[in-house]
Amino acid sequence: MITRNPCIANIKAGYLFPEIAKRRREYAAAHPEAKLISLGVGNTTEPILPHIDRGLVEGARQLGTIEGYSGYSDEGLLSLRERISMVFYKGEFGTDEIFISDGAKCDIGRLQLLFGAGTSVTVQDPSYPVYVDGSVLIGAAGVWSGMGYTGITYLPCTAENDYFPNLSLLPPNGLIYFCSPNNPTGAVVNREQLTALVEAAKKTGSIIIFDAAYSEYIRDSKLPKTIFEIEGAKTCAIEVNSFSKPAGFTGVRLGWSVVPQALSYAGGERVNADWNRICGTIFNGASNIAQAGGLAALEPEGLAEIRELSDFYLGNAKLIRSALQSLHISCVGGDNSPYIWARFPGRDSWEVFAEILDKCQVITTPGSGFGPAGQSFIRFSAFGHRADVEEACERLVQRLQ
Ligand code: PL4
Repeated sequence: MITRNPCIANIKAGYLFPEIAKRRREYAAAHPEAKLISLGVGNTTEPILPHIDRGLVEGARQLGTIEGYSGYSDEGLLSLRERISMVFYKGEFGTDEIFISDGAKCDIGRLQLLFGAGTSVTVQDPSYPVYVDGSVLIGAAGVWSGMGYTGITYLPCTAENDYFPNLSLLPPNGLIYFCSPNNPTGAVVNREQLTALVEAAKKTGSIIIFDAAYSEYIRDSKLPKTIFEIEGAKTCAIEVNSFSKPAGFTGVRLGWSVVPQALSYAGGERVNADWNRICGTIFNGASNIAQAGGLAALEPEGLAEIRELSDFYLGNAKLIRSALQSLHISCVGGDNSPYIWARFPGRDSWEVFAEILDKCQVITTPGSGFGPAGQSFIRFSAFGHRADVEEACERLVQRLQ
């Protein structure tokens, strides 16, 4: 009988978000009268705005015409790659350096194939679970020790270090996942910190996978929106990004990765050529309809809608943050990111999750699900209808006192 991939046996049961969904279902079944409100998973809730929506509709309509029909679009529309380069990178990247994807998460998983099982992986702790779980699945990380996986370097990001890790702890020749604006802490790296990260990656012979999925939530113009604002990053970084959170495409599925031609492995081979080969082999391109929507999103009217939508969720974040502050709960994030990271000293995250669910019927995300340093924290997501967020805040303020 064929045997199971041993890497799968290594992974902890239950990916974080389905686990939360399971607990939500169990609570709802036991309390059918409860009106649950989710400030848990970071899933967009608001309708796609009209200009971008028209792009999607028109993309679908074109498929029904002889002139407009298109089939496989493996490498992504040239026009979309050009526009991404212009809008986000001042035209600094060629179309052969921008790869259209079906979302950042999908590329985060596939990118692991570039480096393989023996890779030394470093993550910010806490971090989006896909970096760690994906590393376990590819065999780059070992077994769960109760406090993390063997083979992964966890760099704590806490209030004590202003949520920026100690870069002197980076192992040599590794893969570094870095996310800014950060999920879950909401912290945004500043220019000096990002320069230090790029320098450290070059010094240690490492490659950074920079996850900029929330870059359109940055409002402070001094903060870098892409790692490629930093000198030298083209020789040590890949960036993943997405239309999910700026344009409400969580269900539409569209993203991109930038893999510079200047990026190479220790042996001098070009990473870009390998990524092209991997994508050509195991990915058949993003939906043509999604790409038509993406093009519309990057027109001036679409960019104004991206601003409007992200402003809306940032408005929610402000409400959540002030509700927590009125309870004297210490929290960060929410000003340049859609997540608020709240501290409950000495408490177990899942226990606080259960208490908030029980007292307020509000779903959150337990910080420990993002890594050992997330223990005693709760992540509040600002993705929700305004009326629901207002009601959730009211319940938190009244029932958590
Ligand atoms: C739940 C740092 C959310 N089922 O939509 P994508 O694939 O372009 O982007 C996913 C993504 C990429 N990078 C970061 C992210 O935070 C996310 C989405 N994270 C969350 O609540 O943390 C949604 C999670 C979804 C999932 O597993 O990704």
